[in-house]
Amino acid sequence: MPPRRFQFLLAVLFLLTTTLFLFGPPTSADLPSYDQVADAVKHPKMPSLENLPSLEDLPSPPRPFGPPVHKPPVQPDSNSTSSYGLIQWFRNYKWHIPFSSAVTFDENTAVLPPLNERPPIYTYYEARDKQSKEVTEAENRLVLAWRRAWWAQGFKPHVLSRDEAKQHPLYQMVQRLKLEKVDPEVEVEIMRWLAWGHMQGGILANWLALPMAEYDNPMLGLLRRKQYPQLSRIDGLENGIFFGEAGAVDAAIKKAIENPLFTNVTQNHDKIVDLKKGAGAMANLLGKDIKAESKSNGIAYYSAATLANVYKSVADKFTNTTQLEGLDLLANLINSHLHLTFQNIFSEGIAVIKPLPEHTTALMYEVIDIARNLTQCPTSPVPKSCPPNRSKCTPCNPAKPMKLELHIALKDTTKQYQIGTVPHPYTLGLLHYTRDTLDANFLHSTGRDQWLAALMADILKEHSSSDQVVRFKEVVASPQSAPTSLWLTAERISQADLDWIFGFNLPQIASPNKDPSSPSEDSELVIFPRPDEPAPIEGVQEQDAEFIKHEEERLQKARDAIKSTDKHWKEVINMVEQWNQADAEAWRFARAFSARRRQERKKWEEEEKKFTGSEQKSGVHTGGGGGRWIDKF
Ligand SMILES: *[C@@H]1O[C@H](CO)[C@@H](O)[C@H](O)[C@H]1NC(C)=O
Ligand SMILES: *[C@@H]1O[C@H](CO)[C@@H](O)[C@H](O)[C@H]1NC(C)=O
Ligand SMILES: *[C@@H]1O[C@H](CO)[C@@H](O)[C@H](O)[C@H]1NC(C)=O
Ligand SMILES: *[C@@H]1O[C@H](CO)[C@@H](O)[C@H](O)[C@H]1NC(C)=O
Ligand SMILES: CC(=O)N[C@H]1CO[C@H](CO)[C@@H](O)[C@@H]1O
Repeated sequence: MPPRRFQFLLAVLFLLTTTLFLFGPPTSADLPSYDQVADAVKHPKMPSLENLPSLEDLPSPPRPFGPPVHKPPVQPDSNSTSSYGLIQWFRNYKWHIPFSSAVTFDENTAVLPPLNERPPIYTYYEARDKQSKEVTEAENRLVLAWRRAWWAQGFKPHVLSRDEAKQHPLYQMVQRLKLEKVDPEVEVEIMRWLAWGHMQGGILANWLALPMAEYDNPMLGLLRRKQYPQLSRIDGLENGIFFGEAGAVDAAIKKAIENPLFTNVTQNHDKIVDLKKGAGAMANLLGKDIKAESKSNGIAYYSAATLANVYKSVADKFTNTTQLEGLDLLANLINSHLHLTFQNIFSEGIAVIKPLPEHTTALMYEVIDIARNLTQCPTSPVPKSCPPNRSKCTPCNPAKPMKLELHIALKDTTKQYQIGTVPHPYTLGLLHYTRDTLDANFLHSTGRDQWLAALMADILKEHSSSDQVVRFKEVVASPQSAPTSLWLTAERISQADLDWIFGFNLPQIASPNKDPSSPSEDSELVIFPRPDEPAPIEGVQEQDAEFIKHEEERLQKARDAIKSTDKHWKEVINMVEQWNQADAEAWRFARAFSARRRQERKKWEEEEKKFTGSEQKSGVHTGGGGGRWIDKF
């Protein structure tokens, strides 16, 4: 054994050799110069271009003396596959940052805001005895429309049935009353409450009660807050909506069942039948124990009474021979009112945002298609009608449809719905510079982040691209502005889920001429002409067909390059992303936001698929803009 001080020396020597062996000697190249550090502090994550051509050497060298960094743990449901590879995101309150990589330490993971919690809303559905399969399916489609409309407003709609009611401790007791022999409607109303009680309260809605209002309508806002201190209903909506907490709901059920009327149901037969009037059996049994909220106009309820009073031509179809047709007309009527509400909310119409308009026509097909269908008058059996809760609406007039225009930049408005396409910087590069590929030399000669600069030319002119990208993220994802715009990525060919984003189906058929017409001879529906393409932007030279054909080809080339797993293409794409960091970040953010929105919905559809009103049970197989069932007649 060497003496003690040699042991120490040996240990130091050993450490030194291992370090050198593992990481090599420090060279001056590894040590950043003062300028580099100063630059990095001023422009985080903006590598200088000189380093770019040799990008392949870049992959992170071991950094024994760098700050230790823990990668954040992978969150559940934070990725989704696409033909462009894995799309990843990370939910964090710190999403108002220019560059996600500051939080995720990974270029490809976008930081998104945490998901808003969706308060559950319940409805109760029970098919009547001996009901035909077709009628059940038609009712399922109405329930699906109910689910979609509430989903679009930020709720999590669940459909309950007698199976949930059976789980309630008081179910047996209600069964013994044999109320179905006295009045089936009264019995179903109590079952509804039992099912609701089993779910621990919350919001209970009829499946013909749908939200028809702007996103920040006070009533919808109150329901979203998930705090219901008092058991309540809404004045004028009969039994369309109740809300309350678990304890209050259970106490109410108990009190209602203990009503003296039920001690002898044969003796009190007529009084029990009378209970279903007005706000329904439970509300009548409870009287003042349920608070009636007044002045709430956010919800439309298509009760039998409303149908008979306001939409008589539809109500008349609800006979036992034409019930199926009645249900389909009602589905179209409701869809048309949801769509009309959207058109009324955005009184200044729709703007399709087309930055750098000389070269981006081929990017706009999909958004213009959506915008035209959104501005078309909705297919309806009662075309001039208003939703039941908005009797003073402005009905859609095909001679003066909702305004549709092209803008070259984003506007700061909530009166106009804005739709845009976010291109990958490589896609934009090919189109904007009319080139078939991009290389480092050419890239040197171009400006950075052109797309964002053009997009923000009105509201954040002369700001840094970091400011602009933060603003863009807010427009896409903040709860206030997300409901007023839609952002698609240029590289995706088809857009799914539009009907869940808007809460209604876009019209899929249009009148062949300038006048309203009917889709078939015996149909009672009225369809309207499709609005024209928006007028070209003033002062922007229109391109001829040949030029646009080249644009389409370049778009295809860009899609292929971005999709490619080839090393060369990956380097080129990476280089373009490094040069246009803000544009690339905007693209990744918009892409991750819509991938997450879709994933959230698909996951939930998967959970609900066995229940009434799922797409599967309604004979609807896609979640696309074209749930083609609605324009059926
Ligand atoms: C993607 O998400 C799934 C499910 O949450 C997870 O199991 C998987 O590890 C994730 N993949 C990556 C690369 O993060
Ligand atoms: C209920 O009332 C009917 C008629 O008034 C009477 O015949 C019957 O005996 C009563 N039943 C009970 C259980 O009190
Ligand atoms: C409609 O239903 C009622 C009651 O169920 C029945 O009495 C009537 O005969 C039915 N009419 C037709 C045309 O089936
Ligand atoms: C818009 O309507 C047309 C028919 O008028 C249809 O072909 C197209 O698929 C619709 N697009 C969307 C996104 O709904
Ligand atoms: C303006 C308007 O028509 N409001 C109606 C909304 O719906 C409730 C319930 O049906 C009616 O009571 C309001 O009059």
